[in-house]
Amino acid sequence: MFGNPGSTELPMLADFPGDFRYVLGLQEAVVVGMADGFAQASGRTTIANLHTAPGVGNAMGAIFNAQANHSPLLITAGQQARAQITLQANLTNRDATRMPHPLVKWAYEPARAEDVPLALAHGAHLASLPPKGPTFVSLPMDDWYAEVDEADARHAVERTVSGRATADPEAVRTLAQRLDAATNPVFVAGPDIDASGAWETAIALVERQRLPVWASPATGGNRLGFPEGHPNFRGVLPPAIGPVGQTLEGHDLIVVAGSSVFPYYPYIPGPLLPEGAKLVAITSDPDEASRAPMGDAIVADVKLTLEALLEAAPESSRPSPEPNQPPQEIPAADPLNSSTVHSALAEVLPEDAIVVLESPSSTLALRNQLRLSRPGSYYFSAGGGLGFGLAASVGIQLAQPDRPVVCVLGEGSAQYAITAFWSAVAYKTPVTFLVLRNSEYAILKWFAEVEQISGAPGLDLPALDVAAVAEGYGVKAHRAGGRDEVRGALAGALASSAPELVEVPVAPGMALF
Ligand SMILES: Cc1ncc(C[n+]2csc(CCOP(=O)(O)OP(=O)(O)O)c2C)c(N)n1
Repeated sequence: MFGNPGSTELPMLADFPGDFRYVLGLQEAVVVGMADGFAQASGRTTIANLHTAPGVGNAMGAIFNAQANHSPLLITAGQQARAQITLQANLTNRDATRMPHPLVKWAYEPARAEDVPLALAHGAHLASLPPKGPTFVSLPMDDWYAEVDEADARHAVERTVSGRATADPEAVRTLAQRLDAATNPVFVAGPDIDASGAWETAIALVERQRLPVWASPATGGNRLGFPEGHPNFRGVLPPAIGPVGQTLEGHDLIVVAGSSVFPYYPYIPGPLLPEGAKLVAITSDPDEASRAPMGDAIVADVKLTLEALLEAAPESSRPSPEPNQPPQEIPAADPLNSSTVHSALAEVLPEDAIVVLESPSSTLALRNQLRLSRPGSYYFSAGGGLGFGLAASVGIQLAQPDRPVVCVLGEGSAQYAITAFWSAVAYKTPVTFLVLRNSEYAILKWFAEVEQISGAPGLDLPALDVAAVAEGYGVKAHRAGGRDEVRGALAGALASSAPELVEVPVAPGMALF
């Protein structure tokens, strides 16, 4: 349970059970961000316990991210005592279940205190069923003193509910035939490949069918769907309508697995698909399947469906795609640019490392330089709300204590979850924080150019000293300038058993390679 307590939550926390661990976050956006990271990296439904109305309010951006990430969270919040809700005593969340809408799958306040165990079980099961996502239960603070029927409560909490659905066998057979009959098919790998455990199956399928692979657009990619160092890997699809269509030009069948079609942004119109191309998406989310603007869809567990497809698809006699090129070398400059920093990181990054990324202007450069190729090695906010990265990295490290975690942040992004530095120190999570300091909101300046906007205020961040702030929370911080210095500082932080931060001044602007 990740939480930030208030008086309305104290009765719930009394006699805290020994088989739960409570992880304190200093602000509710950080609580939900840490829980989101933990839930994704552990695969376990996780509780985020928030303070009544203002706490839920603080967490809304992070709840938005968690639903976009398909993160199984049971969010609970305290509520005024039942006797004082109607008169709206202080701290009453007067419309508790409406407040987190439409970001949760289900929001509920039990009708009776006796119903709390069943309501919590309902929320936990529903959060873990596809599409996974947050649910919300509001808990009046006096409910914790009520008597429940023990046998009823045990029935409510001892159930298991499983929800991995297999695909219609006919739909899979048809797709296997279409795939094999296509002249130039392509595979688009989305984040739910990793989340569903289909990593090896996806590799086997594209090798069997000799498919080139694109990653679904980075905007919605909270995880990787395919090893980026694999010879069949082509790159990351651009996020906008026109450019996606252009990039997939020449393909007659596009198979998308584990992604919405597509997480577009910004709006650059154009044909949705290249001339003559057909698309089939595999997703466990009925809403993703239904709202896609083109193509067919199969709604089922991504791993089970890819396994069935692998079995049904023959070994193809198509030539294998041209092997992918290694990352471009970026000449060192003073100050460094983000690509150079990422290439230095690539040299010291252990094979089993996990990268958590929130450095908007260098997302593509990092993906290209690092070519991460292990499952569960990359986390990003599919929702795009800043504050995920720093908080989630702490939750991810708690879920994966044996893997090194590197959290790459823009100095602007770090501010949205800055208090997570405290939790990193308090819970001894040895995250390596790499902060790129370009003294601006670089991505927004790039957007301004794309959108032909001039004269927008508020895009510069002079004198924002993240290293000094992190030190205030107890994180050991280093400032590094040249490429070798950056590499050395990162290697040192990676070897440390405490959280450490490396801040690097970088040139302004976007880094694409
Ligand atoms: C909660 C939230 N508020 C505002 C934004 C808009 N936004 C997107 S990127 C960005 C700038 C991030 O700056 P920084 O981390 O320094 O990265 P850079 O663009 O310089 O790479 C902002 C403010 C957002 N995505 N989420």
